[in-house]
Amino acid sequence: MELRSLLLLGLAGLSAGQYAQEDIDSGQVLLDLSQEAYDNAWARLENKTEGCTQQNVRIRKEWRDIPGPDRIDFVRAVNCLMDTESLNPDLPGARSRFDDFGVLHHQLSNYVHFSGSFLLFHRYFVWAYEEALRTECAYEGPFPYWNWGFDAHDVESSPLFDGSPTSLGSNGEYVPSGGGFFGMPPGSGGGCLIEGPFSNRTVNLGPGSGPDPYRYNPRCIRRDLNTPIASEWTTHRNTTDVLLDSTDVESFQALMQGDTRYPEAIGLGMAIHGGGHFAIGGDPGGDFNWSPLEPAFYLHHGQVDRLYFIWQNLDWENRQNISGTATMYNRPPSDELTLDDVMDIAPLGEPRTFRELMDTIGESPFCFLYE
Ligand SMILES: [Cu+2]
Repeated sequence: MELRSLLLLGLAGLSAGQYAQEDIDSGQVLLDLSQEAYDNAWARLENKTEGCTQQNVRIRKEWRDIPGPDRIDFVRAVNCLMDTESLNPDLPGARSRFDDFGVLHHQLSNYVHFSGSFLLFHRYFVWAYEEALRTECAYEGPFPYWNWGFDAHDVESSPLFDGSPTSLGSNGEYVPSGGGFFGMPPGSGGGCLIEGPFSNRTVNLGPGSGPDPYRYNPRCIRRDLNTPIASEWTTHRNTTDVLLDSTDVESFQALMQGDTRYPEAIGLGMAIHGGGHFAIGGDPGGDFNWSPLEPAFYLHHGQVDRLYFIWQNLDWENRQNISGTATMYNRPPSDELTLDDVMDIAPLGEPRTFRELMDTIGESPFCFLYE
C-alpha cells in the first residue's frame, strides 16, 4: 500500500511502524504530515466569508523558504523592535519593546514550562511578538519558523546562522571550554556574535544567574551553536516520533519537553524543545528565563508551535484539550487548568482564555497556518 493511502487511513492509529525508517529520517514523513495538517486546516476555512478566511489567513514559512528580501526585512523589523520604547519604564534593564518579551517570559517561567499552559502560552507569546513586528515595525512578510531537522547535523552551516545578511547573524566567537551544558559536549562558539545581523546589538537584561534580574546589564549577544546536541535531540526522526507517538495532549507535551514524570519521556533527555534551545545556546539563548532575548528564540518556538499545529490538525475533533496544572512540575501543587482559565500576557496582549488560543485559525485572536 502506498504511503498516501496509509496516511488517509485512520489517523488516530498512527504509529512509527507504518512508515519506512528512511522516510522518517529524511524528513519526508514530517513534510507529508505537515501537508496533511495544512490541508485539513485549509478545509476548515472553506465557505467562510468573514473573520479568518482562505483569503486573509497568514501562512508561516520555514526560514529558508522565505525570499531573501523578506528575510532582510524581518531582521530590519526585529532591529526596529529593539529600538522601540519599552512598556516597562519602571524596570531599569528593559530598554525596548523587544526586551519586554524577555521580561514577561522571565516573570512567567515557573508557570508556563512543564505545566498545562506550555503549548498555548508559547503560541500566544510568539504571536504577540509577530503582531508587534507587524503593527509597530511594519513587517509584512511571512512569519518564520526553524525546522531543526534540516540543520541537525551541521548547525554551523544553517541559513539561520551563517552570518550572511539573510541570516540571524553568525555563531559566537569560539571560546575554549565554553558550553558543556548538562554534561553534553560543548558547542563550537560561546563568545560574542562574530558577524552579520545582531552582532552589533546588546542584551540588556539577565542573566538568570545574576543578582537582580531586572537591572541594566548591557553585553553582547553570545551564541554557542551545538551540533552534537542538535544531532542527538532535534533530528527529523526525533521530531517525527513526537508527532507519531503522542495519543493525547498530555503525552504530546511530555514528549516535546522530555518531562521525566512520564515513563515514556524518560530517556528523551532535553528532547526537541530543550534540544532546539541548546543547539543555539549561549547568553541569552541558553538561559531558561531570558532565552527570548535571543532573536532565534521565536523561530525555534515557531517550530514548537508548528508541531503542535500539525498534531492538532491531524485529528482536529479530538485534539482541543489541555492537560496539566498551573505550576512547573506541579510544584507547588496547583489546580488543573481548564479551557476557561485565562492566559494573561499583559502588557504584551489582551487576556485570553485557553479555549480562544486553541485554534490558530480561530480568529480571536489567531488567523495563521503553517506550511
Ligand atoms: Cu519558554
